[in-house]
This record gives sequence, structure tokens and C-alpha cells, in this order.
Amino acid sequence: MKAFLEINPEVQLALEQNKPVVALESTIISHGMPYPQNIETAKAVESIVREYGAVPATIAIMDGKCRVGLSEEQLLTFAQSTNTWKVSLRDMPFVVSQQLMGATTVAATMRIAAMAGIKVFVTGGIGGVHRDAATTMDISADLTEMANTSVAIISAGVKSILDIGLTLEYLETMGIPVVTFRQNSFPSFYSNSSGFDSPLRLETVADIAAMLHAKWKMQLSGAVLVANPIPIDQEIPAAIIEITIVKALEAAKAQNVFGKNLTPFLLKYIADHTMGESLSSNIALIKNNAKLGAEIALAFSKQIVG
Ligand code: PSU
Ligand code: MN
Repeated sequence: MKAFLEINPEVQLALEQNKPVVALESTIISHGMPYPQNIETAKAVESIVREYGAVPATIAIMDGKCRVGLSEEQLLTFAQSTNTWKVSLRDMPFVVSQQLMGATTVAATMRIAAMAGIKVFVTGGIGGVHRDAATTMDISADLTEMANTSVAIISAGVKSILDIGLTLEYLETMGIPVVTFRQNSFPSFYSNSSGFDSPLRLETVADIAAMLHAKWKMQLSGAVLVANPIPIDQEIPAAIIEITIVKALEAAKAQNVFGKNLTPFLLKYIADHTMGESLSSNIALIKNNAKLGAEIALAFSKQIVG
């Protein structure tokens, strides 16, 4: 495995010393946001992670290696390049062996984080069960990966381009705890609530860290999904964004967009049709997640002894 994994020295040292490290994905940079907001956000997220006491490790594939921790120059390359692969689990061996540039989704980032020994991963929103999955079978590999890989994912919940109810059912089936930070309602990315109750709720970062230790010490492998609601003053209410989501789904159908292209298509459509409002919310929520993720990573590493 070592031949395919390149951990940068700062991240390596932090891991050896049991210091907190936060993994970050790269698909959100290459396929989730436009330039230059993508590079500004990627850099801001890294500095928030540092500010709250953890080492950031953005993960991507480059030159035949899974890279853990990117330089500023590498981040910029991913932010500007237009021919980067969106790499989910199934694409990893292809992109590595062909030496292509690959931006990793939640599924692939989690797997690489786990290879490196990182326990906490911050993203915006996870992939899930798509609204018409009964006929398309479109269920993100993020979910199956979460059943296998023991990493905590801090996200703003599940975006309502997906079927949130079915996604929660799927997570339950796979034995993945879903815990919302400080509220009963499960959030839906741009929106503070989703209309669904969160299966679990916790009030403190220490409680979340303790739950991670309990799960993994009992050998209950797999992820924990921590849902961090976007603050009300930065949200787009669910009923309002729903109008644009319905149009985005119709446009995808009319243009025959499916498979790995669907999620990036929907995200771009929504950003283009909300006059940037969805992009501002997206940036706000990921920064919010970076803070919580760093705090959880710090609490988790403090609780390692005992
Ligand atoms: N959800 C978002 N923004 C994103 C993604 C999801 O709000 O950028 C990206 C993540 O990288 C996620 C991927 O892992 O899309 C899911 O893609 P798919 O639905 O094709 O599995
Ligand atoms: Mn899919």
C-alpha cells in the first residue's frame, strides 16, 4: 500500500504523535464549486482547521499516488484544472495506475484517510440515495463506504437533491450512527432543517468524541455521520431551495445526465439559478463544519488515553 500512499511530513508527524488531524475532500474543490471561490474556500477551511488546533489534510490523487495533505500550489492546480477526474471508490485503481489527476469524493477520501490513520473527516454534504433510486438504482458509494470504513464524517446533513428519508433508512440498515449536533431536526445542507428528525442528538464535542471511541473500541467498524446544521442566519429555507432543486432535477432528466455526472450537474444548476446564494450558503456551512471537525479531532485525541 505504501507505494501508492504519500502522506506529507506535517500530517505524518501529527499522526505519529497522536495529534489531531482533519481529512478534507477534493471533489468539492474541482466539481462542487466554481473557481475562484473553490480555492478561497479550500484555503479558508484549512486555516480554520488550524485555528481550532488540528492539522488539515486535503486528499486527492496525483502522479499515481493517493496524496494526504496538499501544498498550496497543488490545491490551486485542483481548483483551476478542468479535466480532473471525479474519483469515487471504483475509479481509484484506474486513476492511480493511469497517473491521472483525481479529486476524491467522500467515499474515496474516507478510504484514503483510513489508509493513513486519520479518524476525522470534514466535508460539506455526503452523497446518498437519489430521489428516483427505485428506478435508477443511483445510490452513492459514499453510503456503502461508510458501512465499512471507521472515520467520523462531519457534514451539514444531506442535500435535498437526494431522497433524505431513504438515505436515512439506508444509513440505519448499514448500522451507521447519525448524530445531529445540538438540535432534533436533521439538517439538509443549505437548510437548517429537513423535515426529518435526527436519529440521534448530542450537545457537546466531548460527547461526540466519546461516542466515536465507544463505537470503535467495541469493534463496531464503520463511519459515524455527524450532522452540523447550518446556522439559521446563513441558511436558505428548505421550501425555497426546493423550487430550484425540482427544476434542476427536471433539467438533468431532459439533458439525460446520470451516473457520476449527476451530482455535479445538480450542484452547478442550483448555484447558477440562485444568483450565488446557494454558493454563499455552501461556503458558510463548510467553514462551520471545519470548526466542529477540528474540535472533535482535538477532543478525540485527548480521550485516546484511558
Ligand atoms: N454533496 C455536496 N457537494 C459535493 C458533493 C456532494 O453537497 O461536492 C460531492 C462529494 O464529493 C460526494 C460526491 O462524495 O459529490 C457524491 O457523488 P455521487 O452522488 O456521484 O456519489
Ligand atoms: Mn451516483
